[in-house]
Amino acid sequence: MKALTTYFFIIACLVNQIQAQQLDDHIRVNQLGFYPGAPKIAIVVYDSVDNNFYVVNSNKHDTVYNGKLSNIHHSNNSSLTTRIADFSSFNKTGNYIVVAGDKQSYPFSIEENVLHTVAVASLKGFYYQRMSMPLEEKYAGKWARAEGHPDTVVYIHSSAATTQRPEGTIIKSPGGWYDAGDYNKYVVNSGISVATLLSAYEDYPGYFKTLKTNIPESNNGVPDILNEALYNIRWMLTMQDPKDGGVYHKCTNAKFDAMIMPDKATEKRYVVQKSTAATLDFAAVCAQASRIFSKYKKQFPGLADSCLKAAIKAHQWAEINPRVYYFQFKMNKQFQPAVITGDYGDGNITDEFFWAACELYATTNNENYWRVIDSTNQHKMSLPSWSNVYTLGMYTLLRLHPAKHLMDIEGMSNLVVAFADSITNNINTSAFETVIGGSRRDFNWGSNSNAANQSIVLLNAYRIIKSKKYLDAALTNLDYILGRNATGYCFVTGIGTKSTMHPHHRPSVADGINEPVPGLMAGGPNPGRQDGCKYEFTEPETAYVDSDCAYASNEIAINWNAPLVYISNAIEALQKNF
Ligand code: 9MR
Ligand code: 9MR
Repeated sequence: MKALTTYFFIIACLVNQIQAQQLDDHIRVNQLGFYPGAPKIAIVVYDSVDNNFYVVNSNKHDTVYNGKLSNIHHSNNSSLTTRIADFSSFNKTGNYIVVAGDKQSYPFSIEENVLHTVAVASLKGFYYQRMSMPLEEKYAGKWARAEGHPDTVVYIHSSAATTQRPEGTIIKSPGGWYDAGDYNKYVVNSGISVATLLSAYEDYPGYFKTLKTNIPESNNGVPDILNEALYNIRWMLTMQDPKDGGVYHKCTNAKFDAMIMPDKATEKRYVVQKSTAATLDFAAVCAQASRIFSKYKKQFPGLADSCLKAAIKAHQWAEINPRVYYFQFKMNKQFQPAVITGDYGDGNITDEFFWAACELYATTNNENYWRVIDSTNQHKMSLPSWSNVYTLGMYTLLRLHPAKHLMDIEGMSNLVVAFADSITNNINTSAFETVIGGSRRDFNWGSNSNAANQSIVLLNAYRIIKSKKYLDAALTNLDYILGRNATGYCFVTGIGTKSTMHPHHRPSVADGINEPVPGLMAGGPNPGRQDGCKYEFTEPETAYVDSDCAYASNEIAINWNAPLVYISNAIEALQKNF
């Protein structure tokens, strides 16, 4: 009898569990939560026969709010239909779920500083990407690991050979972050990643002086976001050829490593051909770093000066070599060994010229750089990405607000605001009421970074016109990243109830720990599915699979985490009135 009771008990538990899984997935919500004064929306993605929804206290199970579901919306980006549960007017702090029919959402909270968790975690994510040093338990917790890739023996690849540094010359190129789920480091992608962190600091310096992420440098009197950025900048500085100022495109293996831990990955390392894009991105970052670290001369004597010298020299190289593209396919026809790691090749580098000139101008006030700005000004606005850095230059000029060029600055402000207005309108046409999803083109490789970069545009618009509508719009994409989306996943590891568990990230795959390395954002839905893995859903906004096979939708990358750092921290800063 006892055995039978246990049997039924187990069955009952199983049924409960299965139901719980089914129940939980049909109502999509930011799995972290909401600020009391912010808009609050959950999305019902099944045909509820009931027109009502309830917000229920997750501990006491008492209903604290009830409302009516919207009419059915048909998504433009998949065959899904949705109904909106808007409980924005409910603002009592606490922990809740949303219930509609027999379905319920994952829990979330309403509280002040609700984004603090993701703000800290996303920045700490960069620490976990550090190479050439062991991650100690006191900082890394259970993800502590041995040092990988000292990069003290790096070979000049045949494509990079010069008289002073012939093929096979050994140089040192230690430090920096792993680019993504792979173990290589790429100057182009480091460029936008570091710049986004440095810009977050420049836009909210007071806030970042208070933000600690428990990294080895945390008590050195320098904001942790700058300490973290500097870890990669010091590596970038090693990528410049001291002779001519040109910058190697990447420091890499010839082939991608197996899915093994960093310290086990000991393939030969190379620096490859210099490129104009890498050199200009380097110049931009070094110029920006120079003006920031000039305020930290006591902690880092000489750093600001070295950065500026490096930036100027790089820029000079680019002016003499304006069209040295990195096209790996072509390079491999000419040089051995063939290099088949990430390409980051870019055939249009007018935007890189613009950005580098903006940063150099902002740091030096030298009008010669303004002439370059003038000649490369596109007078249009576009979403930043690793291959399109034009807008990064605009952000810097808007922050600088040079009195000599107010007409141009006004033009740029107008462009940012017009772009922000147009993407804000997406909310009305999106079945998830988010800014992302206004176009199917939003869903490409690294689509979640599009969401984050759109929010950065909106936050810049907010800096120009203090209208809350831009803040609210920026929050819609955070809600998206944290769970209010067509996949039902919170895309940031370690956050929320149903989050990415199996990113294409070598340490997370190989470390034998169940939970992935925390604070890393998956690339997100990508109908291109270039990885050839098995996907259950393939439409633009659903083409995501939480499998470590799926590098086209489930890898993590520094250029995707950086805008997440920017938006979560900027919004926290604004809530705290910084
Ligand atoms: O692991 C690599 C990942 O970082 C890259 O984004 C991706 C695309 O370049 O390639 C991954 O490596 C795969 C390679 O391209 C093909 N063979 C399997 C590799 C690991 O899954
Ligand atoms: O983010 C990059 C994406 O825009 C490209 O389409 C893709 C293929 O070239 O490569 C992505 O970058 C990967 C890089 O090449 C290697 N490291 C992992 C990066 C993220 O997947």
